Amino acid sequence: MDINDLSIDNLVKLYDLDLFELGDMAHSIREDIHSNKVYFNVNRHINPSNICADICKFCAFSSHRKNPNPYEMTKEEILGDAASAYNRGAREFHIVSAHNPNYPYAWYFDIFKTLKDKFSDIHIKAMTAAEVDFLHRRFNKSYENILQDMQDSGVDSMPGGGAEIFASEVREKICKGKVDAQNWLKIHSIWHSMGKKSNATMLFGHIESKEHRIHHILEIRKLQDKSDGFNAFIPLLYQRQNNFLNVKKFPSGIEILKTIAISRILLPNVPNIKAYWATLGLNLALVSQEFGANDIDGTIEIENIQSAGGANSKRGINKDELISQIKDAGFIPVLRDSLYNEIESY
Ligand code: V47
Repeated sequence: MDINDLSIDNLVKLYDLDLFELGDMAHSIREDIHSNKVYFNVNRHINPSNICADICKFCAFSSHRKNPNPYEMTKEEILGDAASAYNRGAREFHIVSAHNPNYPYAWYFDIFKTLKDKFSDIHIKAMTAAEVDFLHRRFNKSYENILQDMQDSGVDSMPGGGAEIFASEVREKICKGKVDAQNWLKIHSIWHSMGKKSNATMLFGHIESKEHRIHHILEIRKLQDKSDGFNAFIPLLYQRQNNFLNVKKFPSGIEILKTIAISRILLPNVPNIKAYWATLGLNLALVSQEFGANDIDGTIEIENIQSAGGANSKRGINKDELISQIKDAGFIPVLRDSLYNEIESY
């Protein structure tokens, strides 16, 4: 088949190829760019609150009937967690929150600024495009204004969350009312035009079709052609517990690996494909490194979103354990910073 024919009808046929044929194609692209390195970082996830004004059916993290434990961290708690993670070596804080209607606008920027003042060499990856859109709706501020406030208060890059699946017929069913595809892409495009980097995710393995996935990947590719600001693409495998999405059929391991490989093949302009171990499990995330992925995310320390949905990631993973697992899988573990500069290989 001709992978230069970018029609969805054509590209969806990639799923019909033999897994190993697809894997070979993806692996050779990955080897050309990254040889046999697997990137990871030492990071700390901080989720200040799970109280959410939006209702995404796939989400088990927000405080709703299936998870009735609403919380709001105080600034002191956030600083305390950040300080202990920093002292253990974390150099990235990945801060995302539910869309909490109780926080004043300045709350977010005060936290970022305080963290940046206290830990000058920390990289703050914060605020999904869905959160930016929430602030826009809640406080009637323009995207430009909010993104500028993020930059001014010390946010270095944006995480890829909130993208889910771009097709409106799927969004309608899984996350009605949240940022739409056009605005998700617009927010990242403005951020990129400010000279900043971000990631892009795709939540797959629920009610979406293979065509929806291809469409989603192509939308990322189109924006990347224009803005060149995406560092990594992250296919997030849907976790099925404690939520309101009624999913009957889940993808097999083969289909998951094909989705990773297809992401690598169809995104020649995005440098990194992250097999996020929290959703895939460490073993499949390691196998994914032979199917196009070159990154596994980091130590995380505390993981609230995917573990609420059933993933075995609540306590993160120890750095030495991650290094030895990557080595055992036959790759070179490379500690990176948040912008993919290499710090140390093992
Ligand atoms: O957007 C919510 C997803 C995302 C479930 O940029 C679920 O480096 C699976 O975006 N099953 C937030 N996924 C997490 C995220 C992320 C994670 C790691 C690294 C980066 C990065 C970004 O979590 C949400 C949503 O798509 N999510 N519920 C669930 N049941």
